[in-house]
Amino acid sequence: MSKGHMIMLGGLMERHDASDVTFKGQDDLSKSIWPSIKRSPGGHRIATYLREQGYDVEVLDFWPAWTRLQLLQFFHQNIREDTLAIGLSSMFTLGQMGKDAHAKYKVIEMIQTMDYLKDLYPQVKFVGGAQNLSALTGYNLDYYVSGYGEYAIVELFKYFKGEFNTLTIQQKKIGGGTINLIDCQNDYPAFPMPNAAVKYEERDYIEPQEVLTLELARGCKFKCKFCSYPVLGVKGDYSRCADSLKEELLDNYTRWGVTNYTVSDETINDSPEKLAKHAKVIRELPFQPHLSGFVRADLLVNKPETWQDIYDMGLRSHYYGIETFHQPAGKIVGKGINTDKLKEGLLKVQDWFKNKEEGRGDFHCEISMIIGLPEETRETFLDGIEWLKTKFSGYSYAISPLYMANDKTPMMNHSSEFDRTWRESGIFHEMTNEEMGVDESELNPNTAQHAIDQLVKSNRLKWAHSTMNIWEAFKIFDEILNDEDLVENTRPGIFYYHRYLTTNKYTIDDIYTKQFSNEISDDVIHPINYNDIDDHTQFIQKYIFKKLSK
Ligand code: B12
Ligand code: SF4
Repeated sequence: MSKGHMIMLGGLMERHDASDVTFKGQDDLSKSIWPSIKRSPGGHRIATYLREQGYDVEVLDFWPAWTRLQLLQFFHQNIREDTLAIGLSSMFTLGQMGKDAHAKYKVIEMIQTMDYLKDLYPQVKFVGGAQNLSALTGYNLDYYVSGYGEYAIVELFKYFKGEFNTLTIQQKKIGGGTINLIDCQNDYPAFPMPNAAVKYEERDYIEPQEVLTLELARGCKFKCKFCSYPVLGVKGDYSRCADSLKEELLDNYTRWGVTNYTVSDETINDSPEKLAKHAKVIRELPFQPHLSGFVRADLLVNKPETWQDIYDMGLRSHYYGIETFHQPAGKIVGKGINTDKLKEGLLKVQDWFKNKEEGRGDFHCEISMIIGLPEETRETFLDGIEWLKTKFSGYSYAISPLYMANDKTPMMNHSSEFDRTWRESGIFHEMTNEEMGVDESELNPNTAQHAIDQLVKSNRLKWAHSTMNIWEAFKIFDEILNDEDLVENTRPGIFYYHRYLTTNKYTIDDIYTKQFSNEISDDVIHPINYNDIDDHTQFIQKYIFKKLSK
């Protein structure tokens, strides 16, 4: 007998927009609805934790792709007398569903479906959870849980059941109304979380080719000034217990055949001891997992002794937040490694990981750069891009102008040090479009819209400092988006493997060995296109069918 029942809806795990550098021949997918084919990491994690506490929780993935009728059928079949709550797990805002009228209609339908379900089941509480409230405030829910939510949800459930609890509910004014907010970051911090395992169930219908999410640690020991992740500057060991990691990987392999993972850690290689601990248990597994995630390039370059552990863990797809190849700019934000050493080190890392003779060979990375850190000029930034194009090409690149939030629309639960302190920093000031001389005709007509949307419609602060302003940054970005040497020579972003693997179109070996191209050939990967979105939809429909016929 369970202590109570919950249905957890998961969805909106990614978005598609023009902010990444994409392959030149990639379809502009902005005219498709974008529900995401990725399982909900937060939804499954909360479900796992609640089950450990004695509750029965069923996760319903990809919920934006379900029609209202399908959802009603599912609820009709599964709501029970002891159902305490409907959970809603989200990562991005409703605006990320897509840009055209179709997507906007879908969003209205989702909000209305939620309202409809609330009317239909007034005895059940509707609870949303996300890192950032902005992913939830579009819906009319009973409770909003922000931040890592394991401890808070248990208190909330005790409250629902009239049991003794320590629940702290804040009344927060948002837009025109007031919401019931449970602020985990401050009131129920759930980090570290030594056993952050996720246990999937038969009723999740996991398939072997899926890319699941794995947590190896929570929190980051650094404090880069542009970073808005809420758990920064942590001291001590915030890492996952190795035994629970081994059990999770083994379980997912033996039960569902899964070997590929996204790691959600902010910096996987922050401690050599953590790497050694995880590598040790992963070496004992009867299979080789493949992991993708954030790796700090400066630490990697400075600690070659960690490379073997990293390779053995299967961490062969790295996202490097390089941000700049101009050392004075890097120093200001907290990434001040000597950039010549960094470049030389990256080349050594690449050679070491790709070395087949020594039994290795798998390697892919994504390089992230920020245009416009203080001290960066157009020339210094483009110098760095030139190095990538000539010496480190053929990977994936995420390049975007420095984002800073505008005071008028503050971040809903966390903001970066730059966001908080730019006024008194003496580094930044604000400019108007007129002062910056914003003129759309200076941009490439094929790509101009993104910059204009971001400058005119978004909540970005229009920052300026002594060496660049945001308009100059967008002009550089626009040039890069049209730079054939870069955009003709890329591969899938390391956090997007699910788009290519989940429908069995490609394998992880393809990801390591093939480049993007639109040629008809087995030797290439076709960048995601409208047909893939149809295939994703079919995958999800099969899942829905199984959920409804169980
Ligand atoms: C992986 C990741 C991505 C991937 C997502 C796809 C993928 N492959 O998984 C990629 C790389 C695509 C991505 C992109 C971006 N991301 Co991102 N990403 C993450 C990251 C690192 C991990 C997410 C994750 O899996 N976490 C693990 C799970 C277990 O945590 P969780 O989902 O938060 O769940 C917990 C709580 O939220 C809560 N919870 C969740 N659901 C529920 C439900 C209920 C009922 C309850 C009670 C609680 C609850 O409890 C859970 C367990 O503690 C997070 C940061 C982080 N470490 O969480 C940022 C994060 C989600 N990203 C963020 C941002 C801003 C972005 C970008 C917009 C950045 C940018 N400016 O470009 C882009 C989007 C670009 C694009 N085109 O898609 C922000 C989101 C803030 C927001 N809501 O707006 C985050 C939180 C980082 C931050 N700055 O704080 N991201
Ligand atoms: S940018 Fe990365 S390394 Fe820097 S504080 Fe944020 S999570 Fe940590």
